[in-house]
Amino acid sequence: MNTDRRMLQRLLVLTVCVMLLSLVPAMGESAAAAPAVRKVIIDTDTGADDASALILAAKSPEIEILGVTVLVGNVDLEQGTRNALAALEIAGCEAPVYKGAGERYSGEEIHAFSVFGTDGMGDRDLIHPRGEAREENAVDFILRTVRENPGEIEIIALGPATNIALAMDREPETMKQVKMIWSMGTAGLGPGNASPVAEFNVYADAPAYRRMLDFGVPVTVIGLDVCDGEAQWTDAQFDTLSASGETGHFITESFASIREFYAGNGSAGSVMNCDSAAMLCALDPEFVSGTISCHGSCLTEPGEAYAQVIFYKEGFTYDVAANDFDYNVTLVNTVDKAGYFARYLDRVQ
Ligand SMILES: [Ca+2]
Repeated sequence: MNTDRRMLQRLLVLTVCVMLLSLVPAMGESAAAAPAVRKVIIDTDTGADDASALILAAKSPEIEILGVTVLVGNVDLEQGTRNALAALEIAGCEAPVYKGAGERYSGEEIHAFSVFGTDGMGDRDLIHPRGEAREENAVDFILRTVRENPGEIEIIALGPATNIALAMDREPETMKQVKMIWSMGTAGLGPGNASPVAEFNVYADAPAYRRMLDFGVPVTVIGLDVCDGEAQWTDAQFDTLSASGETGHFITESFASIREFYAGNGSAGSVMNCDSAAMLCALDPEFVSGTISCHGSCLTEPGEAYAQVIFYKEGFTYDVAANDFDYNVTLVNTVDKAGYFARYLDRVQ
């Protein structure tokens, strides 16, 4: 009888061991199947559209935000830094924030220009960050992070290219180890917003943008033409966003001045949010439905075409035009415009 019981106990122990062992490869497989979290730095001149993009990034599991680097652009450096801190805090993200360029690549003074209100965030008294920027300079942080993670860092750039160009000048060999730069910049294949042919981020520091394009690291460009028309956020969509919770309400309030600006321009009812569209391009491959491999050439000579970026499309040319460039840019030219807001809300709420 005792022998039978011992046999039964042994059989039971053996069965449990086999079951546990069978779980080990299954766990290993699921760990291997999970895609690695991408390491990103977000470079921003934080106004309302940047803030909405930071919140989108903070709510997205595909990426780890190693740091947020700020520069002058839509607002001055101090205000942009406070806006970035506040946006990250409301999203519950503890990514460190670093202050970078407060003047142009050339060293010239630059005046912040905002259609987004004095504070860049709708002038609704929204910005009360608890945290502060780190001591380390943004350019030093970018270089150190790329050095520590060679070939792994993606930079998502939502403002002028000044911080990036400065880093490229200071340590070109380090910056060659950047995996990808995602740039919200240029008019794409459509009209500009700073001039008929130039987009604001490029116009604010065209030599820096040119340095970035010509440097030799892969750049994916998201221009104005992918966030216009059907991609614009409507009043009804802002109402939905505002009702979705504290974060959605914060984003909606921060857009108050930009919506007034559009209304004053005779285009009430919907606004562009290019920074979040660019962020979504970086995060969600299904949002992007078409890209063009091309050469991007940034014009820096003073004049009417200042800060225009000309794209020489692959396969395009009459024999009269030179087209033997390196293809330094992947230009996003079609996205799911109709689904943009729904994809944004799905991640943020
Ligand atoms: Ca921006």
